[in-house]
Amino acid sequence: MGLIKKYNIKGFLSLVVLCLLLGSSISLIAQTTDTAAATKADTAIAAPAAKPTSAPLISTAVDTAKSAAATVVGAEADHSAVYKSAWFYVLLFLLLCVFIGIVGKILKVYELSREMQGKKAGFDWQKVQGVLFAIALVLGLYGVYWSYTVQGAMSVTESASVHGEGLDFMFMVTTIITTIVFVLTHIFLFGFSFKYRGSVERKAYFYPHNNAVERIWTIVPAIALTVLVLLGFFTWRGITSPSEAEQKKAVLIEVRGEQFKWNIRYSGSDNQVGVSNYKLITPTNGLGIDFKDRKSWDDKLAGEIVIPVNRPTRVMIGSKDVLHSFYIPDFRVQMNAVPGMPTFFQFTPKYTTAQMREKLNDPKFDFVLLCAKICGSGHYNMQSKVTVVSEAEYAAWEAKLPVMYNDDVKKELQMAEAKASGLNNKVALNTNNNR
Ligand SMILES: [Cu+2]
Repeated sequence: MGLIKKYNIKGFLSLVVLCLLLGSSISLIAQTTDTAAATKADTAIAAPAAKPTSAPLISTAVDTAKSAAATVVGAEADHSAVYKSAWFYVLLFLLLCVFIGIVGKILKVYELSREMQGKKAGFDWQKVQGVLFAIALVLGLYGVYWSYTVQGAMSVTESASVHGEGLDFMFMVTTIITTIVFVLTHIFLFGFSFKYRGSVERKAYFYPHNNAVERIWTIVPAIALTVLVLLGFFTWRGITSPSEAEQKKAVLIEVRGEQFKWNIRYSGSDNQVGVSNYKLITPTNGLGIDFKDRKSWDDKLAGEIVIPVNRPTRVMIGSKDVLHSFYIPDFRVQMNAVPGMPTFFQFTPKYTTAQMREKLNDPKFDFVLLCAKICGSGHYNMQSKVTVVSEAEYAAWEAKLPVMYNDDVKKELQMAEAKASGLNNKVALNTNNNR
């Protein structure tokens, strides 16, 4: 009995039982989820005609094909649902805790038995922890190297716009500075923890303060941050504040976000978009364009963005409902689309889509406009193709776009005006009669 108490064997046994229980419950959950996934897959196959009732947002052809393929695979053996359940990970975590607890208990039993036999303690825990610090340092630094070379290579392609070079330069400078600081501080942090690990033969040296060190680690980061902030300020100002002359040179287009698509309006021959007002929005005039404004008479609605190469494009960005964000990663362009407040971004594409395809050796490559603000359930699908072409190709394409102020719109406006004037006349008559 004394032995059981001393080595806490009861506690150990209860841990083992708990572990077994957890293990069996995990496999039980895995099985149930499997069956659920299989049933779902079966139903999906049985009723392939079950399509979403709402109208498709943007080209759903690709999506449907994908999900059909997934269902066929799922019918055979789809275990993926199990790994998506939060319970799976909670139980996995608990299991890990129990495992660590068991290992700890075993080690404790080992140590106590050595102590009983009058031998020296089996483990030098200070040393073990020191060595773990060293291992963590080596593994961590390898992780940094791996993520920079493997993932870094995947994340950034060359900027396809002129101003993007400045942003990329800033990004590189910041990455280099922060990487140096990160690596050095971690070498010191983990290296010192290893080298000066606790030992009975050594006494810690009390070193509470040093003004010189304080000065160094205040002044050096202050200078580095000042350089980074000023560099950012001037680069951003250079990008967002083009001169009047440069603004006039640019092709002006308006892009207005809406849940969940982008509306694109070209400014026509006057290179000015007409005013619009949300109060004028009707089923036929979705952007609320004020056609009394002459500037809107030559405006054209387009289904995609086509822009000329080596000439600035000025985008007037707006939103019809909630916050969206105009984002073309290849051009390093991003600007919020705010309801009721137009924002602008001017950029110059360096390569045409065809040149970019050749450069990347990818015949299917396209520049794509995305939304970078989580704006609702269809946010992920809020994208629009952007094609960069030569100046001549652009002119030919733009000339073919239909003008928004067409006969139908004119007729609708005339009718609305006639109705309004009729009402006015009636009001005038009534007031005259009442006199
Ligand atoms: Cu959006």
